[in-house]
Amino acid sequence: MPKSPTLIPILGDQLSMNLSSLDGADPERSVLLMMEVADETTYVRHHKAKIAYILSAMRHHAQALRTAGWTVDYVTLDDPDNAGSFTGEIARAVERHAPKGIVVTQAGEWRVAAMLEAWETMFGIPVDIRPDTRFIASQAEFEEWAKDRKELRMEFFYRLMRRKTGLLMKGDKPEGGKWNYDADNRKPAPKKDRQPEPLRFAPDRITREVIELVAARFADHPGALDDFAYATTAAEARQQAEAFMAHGLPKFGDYQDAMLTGQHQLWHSVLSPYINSGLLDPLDLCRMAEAEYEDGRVSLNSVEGYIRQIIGWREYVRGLYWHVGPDYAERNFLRAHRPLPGFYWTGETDMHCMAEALGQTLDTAHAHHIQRLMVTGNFAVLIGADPAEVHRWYLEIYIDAYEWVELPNVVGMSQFADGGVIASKPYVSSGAYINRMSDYCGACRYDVKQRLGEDACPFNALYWDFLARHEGRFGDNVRMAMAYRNWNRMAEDDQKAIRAQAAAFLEKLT
Ligand code: FAD
Ligand code: DLZ
Ligand code: SF4
Repeated sequence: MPKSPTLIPILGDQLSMNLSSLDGADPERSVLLMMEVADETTYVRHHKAKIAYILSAMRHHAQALRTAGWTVDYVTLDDPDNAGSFTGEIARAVERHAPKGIVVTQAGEWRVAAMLEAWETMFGIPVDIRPDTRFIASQAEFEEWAKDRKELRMEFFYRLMRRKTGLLMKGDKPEGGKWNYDADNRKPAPKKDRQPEPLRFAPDRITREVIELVAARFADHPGALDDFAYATTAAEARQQAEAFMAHGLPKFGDYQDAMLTGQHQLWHSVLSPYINSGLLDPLDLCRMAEAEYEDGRVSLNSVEGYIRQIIGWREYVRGLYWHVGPDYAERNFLRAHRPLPGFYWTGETDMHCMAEALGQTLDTAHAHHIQRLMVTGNFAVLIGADPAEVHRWYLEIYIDAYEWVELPNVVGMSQFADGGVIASKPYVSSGAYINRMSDYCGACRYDVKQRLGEDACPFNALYWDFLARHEGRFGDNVRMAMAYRNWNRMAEDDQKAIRAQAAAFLEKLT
């Protein structure tokens, strides 16, 4: 080990070779510290596969760093002296290495950022906290954009990112003349097109050891481990990215909002776990997608749609997370206080759409966007579930969930608990939307066409009841005018019956 080195902690979502904390570092005079700690594995009850993925990817990354010539001090979860927290492990590392200073890339969330900020005073050595340059927009750029704006809509931030990166730009104009091709991307679930075969990565020795450790130590956490087939190295993640560009991207745009029974991946990339933990670089992926368009293999609506998700939505929610402050997690604009039903943790429900989205989530720790937004998220907001509880569920259950990305998506986009900072109206729908975009309703015990009676699809009465409950809040929202017109056109007796149907369903749920 080097004498009086610089200590460089690498956190579990910082598994990138191009990390800002490594910029200019001398491998002869640096010790990289990686820490598996109980606090991080239990601050929420993470899905077992999420913990297995992160620990395995960390162990593989430590190997890659060593091969690249770095000295890595790696603390495993079952080390008997493990202090159980980042700060506790830094304290032990300061004793072991007597470093002259600490250099660290900014943490991804308020909770951990506060720890990093305390280290300089606590340990009496300089701590250089560097910006996370893996994001395309710096926080200063986001703040500059947000300053003096009445509304912080993603679409305008996205255009700034297009100009900044030059992706799909012809000089100062967007490729094809339009910034956004979303109108072409709303095709319902296809009857014939089969999804590309998902890549599966057989667990190697390191992953098998981690799976054993997680099964033994986190038996009470939700989710299954039996079918773990995620990539755990940058090379494997790259393989998955290449497969997506060749087979998923061509139909990504068309079927972005589609859902099909038993088909988990459809034409999505399932690359979010790797991007968010650092194994893949977001801008590299956008350049790969752009090349598919430039070489004439993939249409503009698909490539623009994919790039928008990354340099638009992903960058926007990250900027917003730091912009709105730590108390965003407590927002509850709709005053919703119902506990989340137990079947979110078991998948046992007779609503087929929910059983599909939840079952897949519990099996794989992944679901695609429309399942998260228009099935599980829609149901939670319709029943008036407590947004803080919904936030905790999403944070624990998805393999790609870190607070900076999960919280704005859940509290803002999905639950409208921020009162409209992100979305201009709540993402709510009756069963009709789910029926249009999926094949779920055909296999359901409920009838999506009915509003009343034992067999009526629960989403229907819940949807109208939601509108009625919140008419004071949304009645004059122009984007909801049509829905309220339809509600107000109904006979009073019908309205009463629908609300009674919803009340009976909610009563049973409790
Ligand atoms: P694809 O459909 O292939 O999309 C491409 C990429 O775009 C994704 O890999 C992701 O990096 C990015 N992306 C797409 N939409 C978003 C978005 N809304 N916000 C940020 N990035 C986006 N994404 C997370 O990474 N972590 C989360 O914890 C998370 N929680 C969500 C909770 C809710 C309620 C909703 C509605 C969305 C959430 N998302 C989250 C966004 C999105 O659902 C996932 O990024 C996506 O499903 C990941 O699967 P994929 O890689 O196959 O995505
Ligand atoms: C999510 C997670 C888990 C489950 N375990 C660890 C861990 O043991 N060690 C680690 O460095 N990181 C872990 N992480 C990811 C961290 O929680 C993540 O780095 C922070 O959320 C960043 O703010
Ligand atoms: Fe879901 Fe209703 Fe369709 Fe059943 S009928 S799958 S509950 S939307």
